[in-house]
Amino acid sequence: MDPRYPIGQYAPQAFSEAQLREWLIDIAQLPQLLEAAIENLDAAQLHTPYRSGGWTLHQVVHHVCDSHINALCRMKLTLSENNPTVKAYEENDWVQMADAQLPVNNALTLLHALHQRMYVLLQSVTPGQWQRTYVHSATQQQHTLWHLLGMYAWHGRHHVAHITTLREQRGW
Ligand code: NI
Repeated sequence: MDPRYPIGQYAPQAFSEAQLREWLIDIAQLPQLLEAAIENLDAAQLHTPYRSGGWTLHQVVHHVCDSHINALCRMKLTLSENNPTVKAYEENDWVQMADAQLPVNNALTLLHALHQRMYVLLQSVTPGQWQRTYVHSATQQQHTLWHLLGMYAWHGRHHVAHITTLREQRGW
């Protein structure tokens, strides 16, 4: 198994009501799952890389926060503008910045509120709106809001699995 992808890479899915319910549950549950994943870890454990050469668990938590702040912006841009270009960001630089040195509880507190907003927003999306599109600034590829939802549902579980996989390996 590639340690970078403990649950595999994101696999886009066709629209269905069942898939929508599943992804919305992923969005709703991510803050609790992430919080449970780091429960009872001490500072030394939090500053352990999830894999050789990878981010520390502390950085993984702050990265999810950085990434999902961008996600909510991308969703709102896609819902309010015609095929907007959404901005890529330098994720490795962002996790080095001063705000990402704050305790992981800061990121988790933000994620609880952020995901509540995201969940309420996504629940309000009409069937036709899932086909609204955006363009990613780095790849110039066009994707739908449906693709974006699936991507971030996967992204949260992907990073939670980095933490839980390391804990299993170490017997933590
Ligand atoms: Ni990520």
